[in-house]
Amino acid sequence: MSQTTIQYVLSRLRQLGVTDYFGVPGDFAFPINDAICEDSNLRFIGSCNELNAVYAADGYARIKGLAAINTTYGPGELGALAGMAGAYAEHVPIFHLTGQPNRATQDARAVVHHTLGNGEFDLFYEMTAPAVCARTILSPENCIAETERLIAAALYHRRPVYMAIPRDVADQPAVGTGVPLAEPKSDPATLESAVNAIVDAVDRAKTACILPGILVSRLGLRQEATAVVDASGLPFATMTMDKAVLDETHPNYIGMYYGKWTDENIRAFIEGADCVLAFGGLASDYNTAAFTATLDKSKCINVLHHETRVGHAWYKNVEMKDVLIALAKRLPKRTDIRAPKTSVPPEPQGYGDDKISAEALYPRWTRFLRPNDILVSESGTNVLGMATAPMPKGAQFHNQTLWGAIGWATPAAFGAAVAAPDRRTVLITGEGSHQLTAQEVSQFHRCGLKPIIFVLNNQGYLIERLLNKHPDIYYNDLAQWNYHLLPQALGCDGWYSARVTTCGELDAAMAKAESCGTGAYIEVVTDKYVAPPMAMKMHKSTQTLYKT
Ligand SMILES: Cc1ncc(C[n+]2csc(CCOP(=O)(O)OP(=O)(O)O)c2C)c(N)n1
Repeated sequence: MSQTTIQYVLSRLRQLGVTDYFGVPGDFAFPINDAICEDSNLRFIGSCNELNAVYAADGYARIKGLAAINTTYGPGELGALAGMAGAYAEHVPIFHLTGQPNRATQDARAVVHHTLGNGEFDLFYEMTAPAVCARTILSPENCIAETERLIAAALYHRRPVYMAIPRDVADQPAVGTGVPLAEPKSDPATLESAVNAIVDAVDRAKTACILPGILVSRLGLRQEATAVVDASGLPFATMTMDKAVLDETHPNYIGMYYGKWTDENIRAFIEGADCVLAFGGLASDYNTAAFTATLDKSKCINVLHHETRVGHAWYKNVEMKDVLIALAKRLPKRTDIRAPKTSVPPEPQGYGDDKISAEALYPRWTRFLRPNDILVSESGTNVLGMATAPMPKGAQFHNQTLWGAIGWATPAAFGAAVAAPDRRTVLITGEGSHQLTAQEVSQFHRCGLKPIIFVLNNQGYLIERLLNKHPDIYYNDLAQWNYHLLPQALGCDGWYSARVTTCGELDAAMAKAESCGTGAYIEVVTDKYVAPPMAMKMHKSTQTLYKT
């Protein structure tokens, strides 16, 4: 029997590993909602709202490589749009399937709900354009070709795509046949030239190092990149967006390279190297510690997804995967490069009734992490504390460094936990960020997941205070919630929940969270200006942060 258009789409995405659809149902989307639920291999995971759904998909895709959301027309799909833009910025491929009114309704320019009442039906399709790398409106006739085009685009760009499906189209048979589009291939001669140029540059360099970037993870190339480190013997460091992209317990890992905000020895070594071999590095403001990381372009190599730059020369049509595989075979092993090692993390300070200082909190969080943990760290002061925390073997670190939308982390942690239910998911969020999307905590319990959630309550938007010429100005204040009561109100029956204000209470709560066997939610209360050292450096860097 031939497949319906929606069945075709769902079956192709399933072949790529997408088994879960985050979303909110709606009448125009019912045929999509139904088709997901009728397929026993798939799950519709109801979210509290569409923004949370796309953030959950974002977290899921960071673990599984691809994700999908399902929304309804107009208000539903637009609720997800900001999150789609974030996924675009951060190279996270998400398939957005939205349901539209019937084609006859659209042709008649009827005034129906979820429209602006002006008979225009392609407005939301147009609004989505800059936030996706490809988009389409499906018909039974174009379904197969368009699905294949969108899959190919999502994989080529590692960015989101958008597919609108009119209500009457979803259940009609997909017309015709199709085959997946071929993956891009490196041009053999250009690949050879690029690899020769890299081998030559590393060979000639007195000192060299590797800066693996987040694209390595997005492309599923951790093994290939680690093989380059192993074969070449080169030391490697990472910037924040790229943290833990390769195992931080690897003997060649030297620590974070974060411009003038971290270890001066590491900065001096990397910036003084004759050759810096980056795999997809991005010189954004927060990835370069307010542009204080200054690398000489002529000494840099950047291996990107489909092209490579060696100094000032570009090599087009070479795939990162092919370059990494070739480098692992061709780079000679360097045993002569002496690189600094990042300093040992400090011991936790404070005990008993002591208030929770930064020196008490961040080293405790660092020690709390276990091998294979998934740590989701929200934008805010906490990420500047956790960026230098050494991650145990196999542990992952996720943050939305470029897009930096607060509220992302809570649903993203949920999505990550759905994608990897057997791993421990740890979420650290500021309370201001949490207020945007806190309802999604309920979904963990609904899906039987047991995260450990830390909500840092410092009475306001501390990171904003530190960037602001009027730190105490009232727009950086917040409504004060009883955060530790949220799990109960949100239906997380049986969870461990606590509010801690002293080091002793924090120690007890962390021990309980580890052992309780349920989800755990800990509100950590500090004074208003308790911030990790890097946040204080950021505070002093506003000149370079806003120079451009
Ligand atoms: C969607 C969105 N709105 C506004 C901002 C601006 N912003 C950046 S950080 C921040 C405050 C974060 O405060 P909180 O989560 O409490 O963490 P803290 O820095 O206090 O630890 C705000 C409002 C943003 N990044 N994203």
